[in-house]
Amino acid sequence: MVKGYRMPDGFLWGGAVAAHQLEGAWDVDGKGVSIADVMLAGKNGVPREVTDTVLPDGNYPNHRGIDFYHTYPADFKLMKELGLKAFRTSIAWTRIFPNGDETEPNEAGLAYYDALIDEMLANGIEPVLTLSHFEIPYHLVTEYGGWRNRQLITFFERFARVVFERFGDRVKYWMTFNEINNQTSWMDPHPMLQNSGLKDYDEADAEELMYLASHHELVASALVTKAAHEINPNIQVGDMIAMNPVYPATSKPEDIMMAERAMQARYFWGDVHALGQYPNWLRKYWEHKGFDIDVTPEDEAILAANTVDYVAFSYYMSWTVTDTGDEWLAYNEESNHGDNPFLQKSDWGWQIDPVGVRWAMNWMWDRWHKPMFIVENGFGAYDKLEADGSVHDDYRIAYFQGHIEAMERAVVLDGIPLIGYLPWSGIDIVSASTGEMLKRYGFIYVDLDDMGQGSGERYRKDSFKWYQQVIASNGEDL
Ligand code: BGP
Repeated sequence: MVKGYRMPDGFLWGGAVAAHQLEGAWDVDGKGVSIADVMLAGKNGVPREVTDTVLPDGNYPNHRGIDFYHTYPADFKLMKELGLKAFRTSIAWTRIFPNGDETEPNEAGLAYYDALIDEMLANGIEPVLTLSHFEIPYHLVTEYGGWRNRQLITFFERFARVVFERFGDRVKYWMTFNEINNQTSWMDPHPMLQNSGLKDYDEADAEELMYLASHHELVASALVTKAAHEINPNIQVGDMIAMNPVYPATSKPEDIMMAERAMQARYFWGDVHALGQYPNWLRKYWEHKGFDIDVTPEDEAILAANTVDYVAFSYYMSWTVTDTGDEWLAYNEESNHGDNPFLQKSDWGWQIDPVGVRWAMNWMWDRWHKPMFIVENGFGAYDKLEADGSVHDDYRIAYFQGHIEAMERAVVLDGIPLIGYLPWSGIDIVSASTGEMLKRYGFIYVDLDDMGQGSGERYRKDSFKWYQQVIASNGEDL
């Protein structure tokens, strides 16, 4: 056991998931087709592919998830036993507005989340909700071209208003777009599709489109923040950033400059959300590239007047970069990343860096001065279910010990306000990047494989007991 620091009273220890990765029931109760329903599952490290058609039910993992749509009462009982104080999930937009552009919501979808929220509360678990977690109605992709189209702002705001009005009395913490910044690798269609619904574009236009779609999302995020505060002043709205510290590969000044630009380039979404304006370097860069991003004076006023209440972030790994010699310091995740010789990697090549949590929290606090909320952190691994129903995941415990320790230092030694810690994913679910079920993150094991074979039974892993004690000691016994 590791000795940690006690967190402040009321600290929200929890878990986090996303609708399309666990609910299943992809076409019931009037739900429409979302982006997640047209993405082919990658198997065993094969990247996910995008298709043009809804995939047949078969073994497609997202269509089934872990059947949480039906099993949530029993699952929340287990989470109560685990001691969770909060639980983050997302609302599938397509359950509320199946095509995204309707004017009237689907009552069956609203009723489902009503029941889900009440069940959490009945178990003493505070719901935390994301509005758009890597999915939008597929209709908005095919008919409107995704977030490149300004009309999506109206549709998104309508969706947000409906759910704030319906659930805002019971849900305090909300986030607009999951990992809004995870589209910097614009050469790969996968993150751009997940985040912004962009497909069918010329590779030459990809970077400009990414900035354009992001701008529309940023304006939508600000308008939604405004709407939330009007509807219920108790609601707190956060942005949600994928935080990957980017370090210079060496102490060579050019590498340090490149790492600085990489941080600026990956986190300007956070600048706009928290500071209400675009950074100068980015305006210059757009000008240099000839990008026409359509930032109107009205947009600027909306962004400036409606900054977020807190900064939510995910943290899994850090990266290192080397200078490319480009005088504009153009940053591309694919071209200038390297290995960090001081860090180990997961089976999926993610560099394990607990200290980076404290570094990142300090970096964000100094820049944005907003309370923070860790809404994802965890270790994807192959787990083995033993004949007696146990799962010995000491590697996961070790990962959490290091990361929680670093987080506690940031809170206790550095004085950074932190609302809570919601590890990914509480219970095993389908992986977002690969579509695998076998890339597991939970404290609760779910007996299903990549082909959807298995009993679906839930089992407590060793990390379940361990996290129980972390929560019970409010972070002291790690
Ligand atoms: C984040 C996403 C999650 C998620 C997690 C783990 O990027 O917000 O949806 O799944 O990463 O990633 P993966 O499932 O790809 O291992």
